[in-house]
Amino acid sequence: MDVDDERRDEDGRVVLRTVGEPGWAIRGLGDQNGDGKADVLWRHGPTGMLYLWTMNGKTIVTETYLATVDPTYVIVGTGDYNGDGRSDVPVAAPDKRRTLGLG
Ligand SMILES: [Ca+2]
Ligand SMILES: [Ca+2]
Repeated sequence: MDVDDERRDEDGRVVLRTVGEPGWAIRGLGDQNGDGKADVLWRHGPTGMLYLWTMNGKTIVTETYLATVDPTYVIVGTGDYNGDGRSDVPVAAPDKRRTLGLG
């Protein structure tokens, strides 16, 4: 991820980072690592790459590449579907007949 450090925008809102490359979008804010704190799941639309920022409040603790999923697949929602305390990332094929689970 090509990012630049920032602190606040022109309206005074906290800016964690500015992502310099187009195509990245936030696709989930669940607790991916089970520490009880919300994390930021990013997806790069053109490539399908998934990237995770684990967070401690407003601080980015780690930045990790997770996987690359066919960009035609859609993230259908995040949540802890298997009860292990970590948010899951189900993705569905365009025809909705197949779903992959990324834990
Ligand atoms: Ca977390
Ligand atoms: Ca889970």
